[in-house]
Amino acid sequence: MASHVPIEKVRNIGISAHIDSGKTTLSERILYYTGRIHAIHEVRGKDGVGAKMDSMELEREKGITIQSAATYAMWGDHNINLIDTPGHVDFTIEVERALRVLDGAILVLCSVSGVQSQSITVDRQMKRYRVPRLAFINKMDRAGANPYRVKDQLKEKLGHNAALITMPIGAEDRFEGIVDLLTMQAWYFEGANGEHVKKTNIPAELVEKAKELRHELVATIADLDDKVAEYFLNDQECPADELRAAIRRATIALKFTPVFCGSAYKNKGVQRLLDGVVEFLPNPTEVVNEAHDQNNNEEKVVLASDPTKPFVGLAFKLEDGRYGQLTYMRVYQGRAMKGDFIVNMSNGKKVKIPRIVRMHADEMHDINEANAGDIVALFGVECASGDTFTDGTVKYTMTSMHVPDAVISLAIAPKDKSAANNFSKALNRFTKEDPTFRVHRDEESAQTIISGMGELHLEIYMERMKREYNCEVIAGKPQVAYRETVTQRGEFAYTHKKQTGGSGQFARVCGYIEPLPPDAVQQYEFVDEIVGGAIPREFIPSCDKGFQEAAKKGSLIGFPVVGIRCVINDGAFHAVDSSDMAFRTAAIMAFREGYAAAKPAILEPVMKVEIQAPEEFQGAVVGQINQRRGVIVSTETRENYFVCTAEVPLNEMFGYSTDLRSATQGKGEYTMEFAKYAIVPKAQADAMIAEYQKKAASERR
Ligand SMILES: Nc1nc2c(ncn2[C@@H]2O[C@H](COP(=O)(O)OP(=O)(O)OP(=O)(O)O)[C@@H](O)[C@H]2O)c(=O)[nH]1
Ligand SMILES: [Mg+2]
Repeated sequence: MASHVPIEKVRNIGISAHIDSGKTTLSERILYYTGRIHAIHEVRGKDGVGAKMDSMELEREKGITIQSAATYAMWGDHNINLIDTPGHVDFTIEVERALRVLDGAILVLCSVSGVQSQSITVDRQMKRYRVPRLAFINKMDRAGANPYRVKDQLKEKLGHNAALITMPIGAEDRFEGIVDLLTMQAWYFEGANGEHVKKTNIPAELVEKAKELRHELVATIADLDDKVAEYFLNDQECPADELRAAIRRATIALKFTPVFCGSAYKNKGVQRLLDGVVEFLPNPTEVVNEAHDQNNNEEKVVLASDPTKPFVGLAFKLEDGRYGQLTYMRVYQGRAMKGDFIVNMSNGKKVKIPRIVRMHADEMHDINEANAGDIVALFGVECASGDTFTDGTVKYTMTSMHVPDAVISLAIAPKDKSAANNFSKALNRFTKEDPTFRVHRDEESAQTIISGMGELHLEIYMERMKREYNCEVIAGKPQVAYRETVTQRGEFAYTHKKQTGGSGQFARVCGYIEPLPPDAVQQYEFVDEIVGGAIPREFIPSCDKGFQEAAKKGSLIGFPVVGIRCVINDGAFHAVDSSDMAFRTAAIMAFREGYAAAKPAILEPVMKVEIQAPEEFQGAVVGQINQRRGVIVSTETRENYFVCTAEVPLNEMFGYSTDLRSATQGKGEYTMEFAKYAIVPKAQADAMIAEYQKKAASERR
């Protein structure tokens, strides 16, 4: 299937949104209406089957998506390649890499909760990769559903130019169907699973409202499109086809977000959304994709979605499958056939493609070729996530995705020594697949430390080690990923001198350390201001290396020092006794001297926390946030619920879910994500430093 579909009829789309907004439920309906599956299973279904796209056992148990899943389907004569992504921020890399390779997206919103904190995060990711999107206001059947408020939030909170394409007929438990504002027809969804669409006239009592909303839609588009503006200004009716074409242009140009509404769970409105995917989201040829030409100074080249041009593909996700490594690849240019050789641009290695498959959640279907615009998976192609492949005739690389830093870490060890082999196997695999999951060995304590995006992230991997690798682990207390930094300029002038028998060591390094501006992209900068050869050219890189080495471990609590500029402006050398080694050692010592003088401080990750609970618990919730050194950023109330956003240090968030539950009789919910690093207040910092010194002293003994 699908390989014969002309590229103009291909849509590569992702579904992304706040946790629990109904992405997987929506994907399940899409698969059903397109005929890919023949029965609907719910996410937390009592039938024990679970949604197709949540195929991992853990996902079905927890009712959340952990890994993104890919599938493909036909809607009419269009081929839709779909990736369902997780909503929980701990798995944000899954959203990141999906959006990196997709041409369009559906942003799902809850008709009651509206634009939530992760809607904002996901929207930012969509903007980062310039992905045109449709909004789907889901859960129209819920009490308190109000799509008009959500549409206004899209404008106010996300800055979208948005207008409704469909309006609801009724709401809450009387949500019956939708009105298509383009054709001014009512749609009802009949049959056991809403599979029969019945189109009729708009109910008389809704005609006025529908006209008003259509007017709003046309007015919005008239602002963006000259053709529609002409009709609008002349008070003429704009034909549906012209309006549709203008909406498409504006959506692809990222100037407009078409808004649909419905209820995935109640099987209403999904087919119209699918029509919208085809109507308004771009096909692969309508998106500009660039690569960098390594043969020509990294010059940008625009890739053409043309199967006759040299092959270029990006490996965006790896998975360990039953038959070895499964490499998900987006083909941007050219064509790759089974048996072809392709070249990995990161290491020049030539590899043969033994097998190409299309993914349908956890199933695979073999195909013989992958063309520009396709998203496929390859077997037996060893590589790292983010590697670019070509046919070898060109040397193009594509930029990879944004990988956020880890904020939390944990010491782990296998419970049973005999599982040590599986323990390291599992860790190897997980770090290869997930760039936000990191493992390192702490030399001093001889412990294995895993770090990641949050407690749930690490928990899931420990659980998977147990289930998939038969290796139970013992874990220490989760630890926050602190950083250290400097708050002012600190000078150094250090002479390293050592005489041991024959040749000695001599190096002198002078300069200063200072804070980088807060918006600096790099966390470390090295500046050489030496004039007149006080330190010979060949030893300058050793100074840089020494500083970087020293910055790995700050002297306050042993965490990496970030946000610094190290400047050297003077020094001295000795014709015989100076060496790379001597300058490196001198730089390490000089760094420590400068660091102490630069008023160092500890940085801690601060999270943006969004809490929702019934109004009567507001006092208790705010009290808990204050106790945790939190700062309330905003509070809103609607329909007897309040939503409060706060910034709270991550270290104070351990155990919060239990506390919130007990303060709200189990009715409160919260989500959190990394916001920024902030300086730890002096009292806490002093205590942390004292503890670190004590520990260091006892380790020395
Ligand atoms: N009332 C109502 N509930 C819905 C609707 N769509 C989904 N749900 C429910 O919302 C819950 C979450 O649905 P999911 O589809 O797992 O949401 P998700 O966005 O995939 O969640 P994550 O992948 O974990 O972020 C489930 O209990 C669904 O049954 C809807 O239209 N109406
Ligand atoms: Mg899901």
